[in-house]
Amino acid sequence: MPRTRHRACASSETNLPFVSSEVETRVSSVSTSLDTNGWGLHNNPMTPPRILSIAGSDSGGGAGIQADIKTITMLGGYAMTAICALTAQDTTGVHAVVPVDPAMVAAQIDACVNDIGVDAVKIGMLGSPEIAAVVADRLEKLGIPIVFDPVMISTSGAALADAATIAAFERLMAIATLTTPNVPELVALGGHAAMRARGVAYIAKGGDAEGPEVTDRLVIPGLPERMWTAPRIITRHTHGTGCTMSSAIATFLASGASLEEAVEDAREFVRAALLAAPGFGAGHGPLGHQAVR
Ligand code: PXL
Repeated sequence: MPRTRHRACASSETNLPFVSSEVETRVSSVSTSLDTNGWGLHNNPMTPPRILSIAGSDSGGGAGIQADIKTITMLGGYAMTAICALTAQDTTGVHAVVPVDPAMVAAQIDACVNDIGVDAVKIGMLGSPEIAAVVADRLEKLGIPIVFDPVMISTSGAALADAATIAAFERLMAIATLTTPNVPELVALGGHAAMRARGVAYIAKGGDAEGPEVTDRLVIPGLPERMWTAPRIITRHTHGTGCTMSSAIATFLASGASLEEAVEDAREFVRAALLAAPGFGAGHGPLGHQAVR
């Protein structure tokens, strides 16, 4: 599929009164370099698509909100956040988790929606069933693409959702444009049969399965199934792949891509970021979002 390239606004198009001529020169050189960036968005927007990530914070910067901001930004989108939980973690594990007050999560969503506006949403770690419920309350009214990553366990093996929170995923799957389970999450959600019975679109990600190839299956009710298979990238630095995938899909959907196009381009972005992983930490290290251009 030929990519249309996103061209960043030069300062004369941004209408910012405080931009000095020195900054203007820099902005236009950034704009020129973005023009040669292969990760173009789909409808060549003059202003960046606005993506709201509703997710948990990863202090180590590899997953969660931090992975989402890096992904959305590298793809030319404008990232906003509603933080649902704080985690103290690094590449070796999750050392502490504090969920945010559900009213505060709702206030963050309202602030973004009511002022800046939101073109697509990515949902990640929620932190409690009460937070899942306020997120569903807010999003039911919005009518924009929603990508739901049903986060349950971190790459290092820590539980990021309890049974009550997983039960509360039901409402979010019902309103999501796409749900993105990995292998254990799909099992916990009842497998392919249960997902088909829900009548929702989902991508069954194969990164956690065994074997030399990785296959992702996109299931959209009423359409033929779509599969992508690629050689496995052998690396221990896979922390944040799910967050990166779901926020990339949300960014492409916000820029007008179809579900298939968004998944296809997001897979490529994740693979490029895996190949560029900097190798940080003693455990499962982060991806190299910053190097994907
Ligand atoms: O990759 C799932 C995930 C989501 N959100 C947060 C995480 C992780 C994995 O560690 O820390 C905050």
